[in-house]
Amino acid sequence: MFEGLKGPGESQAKDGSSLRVAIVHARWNTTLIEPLVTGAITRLKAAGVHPENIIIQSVPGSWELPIAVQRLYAGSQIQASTSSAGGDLLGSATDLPSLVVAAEGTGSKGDGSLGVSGASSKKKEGPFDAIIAIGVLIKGETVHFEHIAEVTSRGLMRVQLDFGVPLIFGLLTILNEEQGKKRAGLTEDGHNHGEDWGDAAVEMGLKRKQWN
Ligand code: DLZ
Repeated sequence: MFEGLKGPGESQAKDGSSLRVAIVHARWNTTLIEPLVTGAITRLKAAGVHPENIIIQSVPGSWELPIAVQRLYAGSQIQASTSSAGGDLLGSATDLPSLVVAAEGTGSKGDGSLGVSGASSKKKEGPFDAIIAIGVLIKGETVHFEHIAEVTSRGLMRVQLDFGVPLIFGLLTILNEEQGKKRAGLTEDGHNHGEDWGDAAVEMGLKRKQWN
């Protein structure tokens, strides 16, 4: 049901059970990042994406998002073309510490779990069908914010087009923390944008399969 002027309309995220999705998030502004990442994971799971196929990575700040996404794309491409050594190569692409939640389990923090270990018949090897990049940039007193927002956005679009894999833009560029709380669903009148990003990843991952 379409509920308002803004927003993506009715979710097209129907059946994500065949998908493998990565979430790369910055650690700056963690109190906002955490609910956004959780919101994305919740919607991925609701669409049927298997927890084993949700891979979580973290980087220090939003500036680092493009290189992390680029290496994840590259790593999964290498893995896809190297059937026997896949685990090692994926391992090297997931060395970064995970901050918030493992996609699997109770959401324990800082346990280093990236949702890539453990044998499961549902675990899908090979490239990602979509990647969600999540960061929160809050405007400060200098023009630092504008620089990071501009180049990070451009960098993310560039890697998306270079690799032809949907990259969901989860970079909030906000003027103050209140705006962030609203968009992370932490206020009564707010809405968790991470949920929309999870839906978008499923829709775009499925569409990419059709387009191939
Ligand atoms: C340095 C910085 C500042 C001031 N603000 C933010 C922010 O609001 N959100 C964010 O994600 N990252 C911020 N950073 C960190 C940079 O993105 C980057 O991690 C560092 O400059 C190191 O390259």
